[in-house]
Amino acid sequence: MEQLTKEQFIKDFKAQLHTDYLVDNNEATAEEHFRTLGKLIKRYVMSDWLRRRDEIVKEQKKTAYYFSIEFLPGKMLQTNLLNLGIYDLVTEALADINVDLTVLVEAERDMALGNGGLGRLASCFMDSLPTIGAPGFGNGIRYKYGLFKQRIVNGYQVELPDAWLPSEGSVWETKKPHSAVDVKIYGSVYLAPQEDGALKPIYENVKTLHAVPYDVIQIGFNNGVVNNLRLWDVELPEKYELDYQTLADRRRVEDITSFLYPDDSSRDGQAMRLIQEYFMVSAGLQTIVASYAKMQLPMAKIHEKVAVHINDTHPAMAVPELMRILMDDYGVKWDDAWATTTQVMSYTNHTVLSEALEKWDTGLFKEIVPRIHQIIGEIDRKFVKEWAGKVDTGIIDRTRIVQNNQIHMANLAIIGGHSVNGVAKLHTELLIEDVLKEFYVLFPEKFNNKTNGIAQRRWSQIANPGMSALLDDLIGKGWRSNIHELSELEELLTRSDVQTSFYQVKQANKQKLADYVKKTLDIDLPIDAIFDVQVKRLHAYKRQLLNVMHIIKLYQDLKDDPGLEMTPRVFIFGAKAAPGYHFAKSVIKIINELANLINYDTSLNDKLKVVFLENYNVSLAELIVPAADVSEQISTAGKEASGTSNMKFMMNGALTLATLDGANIEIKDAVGEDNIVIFGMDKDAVYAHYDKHDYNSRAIYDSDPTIKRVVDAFIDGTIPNTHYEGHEIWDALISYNDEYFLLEDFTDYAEKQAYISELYQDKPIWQAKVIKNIANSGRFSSDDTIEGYAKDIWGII
Ligand code: GL7
Repeated sequence: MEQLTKEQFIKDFKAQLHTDYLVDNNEATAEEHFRTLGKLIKRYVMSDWLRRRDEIVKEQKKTAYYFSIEFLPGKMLQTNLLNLGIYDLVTEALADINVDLTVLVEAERDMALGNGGLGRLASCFMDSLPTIGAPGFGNGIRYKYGLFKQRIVNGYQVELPDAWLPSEGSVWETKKPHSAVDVKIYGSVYLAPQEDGALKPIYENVKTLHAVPYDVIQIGFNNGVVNNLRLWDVELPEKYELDYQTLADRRRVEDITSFLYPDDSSRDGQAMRLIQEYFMVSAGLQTIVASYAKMQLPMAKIHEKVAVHINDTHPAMAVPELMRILMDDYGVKWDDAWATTTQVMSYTNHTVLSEALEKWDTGLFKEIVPRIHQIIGEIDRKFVKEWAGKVDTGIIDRTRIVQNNQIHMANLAIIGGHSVNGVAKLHTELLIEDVLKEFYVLFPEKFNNKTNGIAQRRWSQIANPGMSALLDDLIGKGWRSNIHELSELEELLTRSDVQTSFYQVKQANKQKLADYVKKTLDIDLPIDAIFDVQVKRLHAYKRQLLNVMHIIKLYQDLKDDPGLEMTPRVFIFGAKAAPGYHFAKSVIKIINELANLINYDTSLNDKLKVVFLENYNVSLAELIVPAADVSEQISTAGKEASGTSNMKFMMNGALTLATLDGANIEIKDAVGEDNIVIFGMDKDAVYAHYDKHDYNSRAIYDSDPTIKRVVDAFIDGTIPNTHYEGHEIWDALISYNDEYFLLEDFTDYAEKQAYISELYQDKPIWQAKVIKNIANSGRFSSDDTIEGYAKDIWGII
């Protein structure tokens, strides 16, 4: 953008307010101020955005498209101001006209088009791609409702719709009706032989959806590069309006882009989900291929200009859909289409949990996407034929796409692409050795690792201005553009004035969080206590329950001996449970009732507090992460693919209490064993139990009185109002043999927690570890991660 002055900005801002709202600055609402600023930002970057588009077309740059069913950007105002290099200027200019930027920030709604780490990672990548100057664009769905809004009522999770999208649309998006395309679903298709011997698909009784793109600006950090995230919305095609005569018909179409993850416990819900996946994939690919076609290059070489990334299995239909477009719309022969498609496609696996690897009923495919169903059948047939006789038939049976009338989406993504990556070293190892080992036999060259990263600007400069100012003082401002300069802190670990400064910043951040807790929950948090935080989706493998068990133990210890010397602790939870995940919801209820029990028990003398913050989301994370002393990353080893909050906490100077799982291992490698607290079984120990079938939680329970007492607290009335949930948990731990090994890991966990309490008392030692963590956090920048994708997988830089 052009050089901007404060005066010019103020003039622009007032003029825009007049144009849009016919209002003077001092009368406008925060919402009006926010939208006005958003529009100005878009205006300022418009020329960069257009130039970017023209440059890609003119120079025929190879471009990557990141297909993801989830994006979780949170708020964009601060990121956009920062990346544009006008954060300070705008803050000051607004202050001059009595407008407080923080109020505008509050007015923005979180864009929560995702669940957790997977969607957040996609958004970190959207920030990093333009920042490293790479031509990389997102492709997803413009859901009207984001992930549900969580309220806690009587300790229970209640889910409310998250209507994040204002009726005027998001200020960051631009609707592009001229780029709309039609997507066909349902009906039937048969192949009619043509004179030249080719087969032409003839469709009958299809339903046509009109896919309209909204492009959301993605501004690179201080480099004038603007990419975009393309989100697709559905509209009724006027041409086919007779197909949708009743209001119910129309609503059903509109619903396609209503919700992220429609309830898929019914066949109708599953159909909706499948339509979403196809809708996003087909619309995206049609426009990508059309813009490639304009280059007048051979269709069979599209992989030289286009890379499509399949983020998790949801967009895996990109493989047959590209085949369809190339063959049916552009007349490319199967073998050529297949050769280029497999070079275009690449896939990231984000989990080892088998329930998360999508499988679809073939009947549903045949009904909703009949042509895709045909193509998948053919890909599968050719795959089996190609490998027959070369490898064990068992391997073919287990790696093929269609098995027992189910379509295995991961298999499709792996067979149909040239790259499969895991998201942390251990995770990639597990894919190779276990989860996808038979694919590794077939395609060893496809496998690679790309450890996750975080958009460090959001998680340091924006979320933690106090720490950022301190870093500027200590090592200069260079770290703001080159995060690796944080390593200069290594020289300062033991300087006591530096330690004190970091301590003060942390205490100020804790105070800010404490103020929020006071305001929202009316609980007083002592900021000299250790703030011990576990924020993430609620899932049994993440073991929030292990944390709870430890809190119960501390509670019991204090009740036994009210005079007990103990470093005060504040345990902070934030977690949404999937609406249909019963057990997870019971854990939420337990946490809330335990919190009620503990927080109002004056005999505990403020040594223990427990808070559950409702509606955990990106914005709340920006408040919580900088305030943490301890970061709980306690999943059963081998289960958490990577984790990314672990990286955010580290960058903000929390000590990680962790199992050797996911990226925790790489954090340990970065800071050294002394600067992280590791406990529990490693992956080999966990796998040994799987192999030997020798785990017996009841035996541990029977033989260890401390554990028995803790576990019994779930059913002996210790925690009020949890009769049902307590029994459910007790059963999971004892009757059903504790699937995630909480009992086995408990003793070590509790010991390491005690060690942390002790350590925290020794400020110089604690602070040196804090600074060591910050100093080594630069390696988890998503700029670096995405550079790896861009170079090794997509070949775009
Ligand atoms: C996840 C993994 O569980 C998480 O460990 C990883 O950090 C993240 C991004 O790679 O992907 N997989 C998944 O399905 N969700 C995740 O957060 C929701």
